[in-house]
Amino acid sequence: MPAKGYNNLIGGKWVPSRTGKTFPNVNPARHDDVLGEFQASGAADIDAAVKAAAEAWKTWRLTPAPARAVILYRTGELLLERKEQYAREMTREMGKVLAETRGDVQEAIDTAFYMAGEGRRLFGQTTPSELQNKFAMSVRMPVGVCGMIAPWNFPMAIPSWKLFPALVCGNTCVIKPAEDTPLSTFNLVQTLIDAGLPPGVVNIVTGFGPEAGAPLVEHPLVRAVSFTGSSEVGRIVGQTAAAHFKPCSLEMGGKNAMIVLEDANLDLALDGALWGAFGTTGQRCTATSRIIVHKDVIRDFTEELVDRAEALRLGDGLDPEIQMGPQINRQQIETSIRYCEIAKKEGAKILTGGKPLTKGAYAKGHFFAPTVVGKVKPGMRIAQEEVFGPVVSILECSSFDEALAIANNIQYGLSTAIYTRDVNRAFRAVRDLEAGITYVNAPTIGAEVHLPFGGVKQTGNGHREGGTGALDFYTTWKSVYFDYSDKLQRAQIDTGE
Ligand code: UN1
Repeated sequence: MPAKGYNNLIGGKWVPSRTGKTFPNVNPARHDDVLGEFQASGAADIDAAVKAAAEAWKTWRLTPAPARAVILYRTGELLLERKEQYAREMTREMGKVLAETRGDVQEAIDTAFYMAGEGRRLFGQTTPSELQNKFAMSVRMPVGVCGMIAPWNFPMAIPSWKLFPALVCGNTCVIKPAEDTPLSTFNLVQTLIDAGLPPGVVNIVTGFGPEAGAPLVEHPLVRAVSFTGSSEVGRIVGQTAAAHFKPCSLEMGGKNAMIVLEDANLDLALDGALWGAFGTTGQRCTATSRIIVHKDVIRDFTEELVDRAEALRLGDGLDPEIQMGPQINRQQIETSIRYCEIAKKEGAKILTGGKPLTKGAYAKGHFFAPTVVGKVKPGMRIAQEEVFGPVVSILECSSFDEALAIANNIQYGLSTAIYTRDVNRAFRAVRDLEAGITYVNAPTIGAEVHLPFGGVKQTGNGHREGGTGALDFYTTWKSVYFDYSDKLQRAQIDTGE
């Protein structure tokens, strides 16, 4: 049976790409399972989608925010009903296990309800004027057409972080999902449409970065750009947006550290390390990839982590017995292989894993063994560069201060964790770890949608998704002055007496 064909969504119509080309969406756990053929779009498709979004903006920006929010609320309710179906389709297109894809859909549901609530807030400010008979306030205004480029590791949650705040704030959108996972974005947007979203308010154009992503960032009618993905691509997106003076939110790499001090509950730290490093097959920007362990406990910790990593059951995430799915594609497998080679050459030791699994049922997918690397020194590339796979490094420290120094000796700054029972050291870690997120006695993954999400240093460019941070990106402040004195009053010159 030929795979189902999916078109772009432009101005409320499902239309094929003008390039005439398509690409397949393949299950990374089973290559004979093709979920569909999607459009390999180009600049002309982007242009049509952006123009449709600009047209739709004329009325959407005037739709009252509480009415926009009703659509989000209904979207949340429909997603709840469809959660199981969407989770199963997501496991097939992305590979992570069902419990996690249910969580991914849940994250979109949470974002829908949270942002629906914003429809009746979107607070501005009032403040006294320095002059008599004058009123001053600031209000949030929509930005206009927003261009969004989403990654494959959270194929529904991350598009929802971008779309839902943008929509409640009164923007219209063109989204390019990751080429590995377009179906989950289709499911999300179909739900918005079923909830009553008018045509053209959200448009989907599928395709690859250079052909479809680049023209979206460059398009003169796109007023703001939101990107989640690699630092390498983010640099190009940021530079392009800067050349057009466009606000641009970049959420990129991480090399997230977990500190395990000698007084930690070791069993809890091990649970956290296993989940943080191998949950989502290590393919989260928040994944635990450096574990900095105090010398007094490093032996026990490492032995136990290796045992637990070896006991993980790998396979097709649709099977409820499976604990870890495949990597997303061949290229990511090659990255994992390359970094294990680099680690060995640098003098580190692969304690378990370090290679792809290619035999039997694994032959049909992109599987890589859960990998623990020991004898890692802070300056090694394996300790500095993002792998984005199931590969975790263990580094030794002899004091709390040294642990902090190792954790901060990195170009990234997304998530961090510390395991200790000492409240003083926990608070110091919260203050001193250079990261957008710090967990105490919990792993580096698992951010909740109503708190700001993002990082410092080269993880991002200062913007935040989630929480009120998202509203700051998808609105622009307008300051409004009402003078009811019936005379010219000059600010800074007339005293207002
Ligand atoms: C990501 O990996 O890009 O905090 C997002 C977490 C998830 C989101 C991860 N809620 O791990």
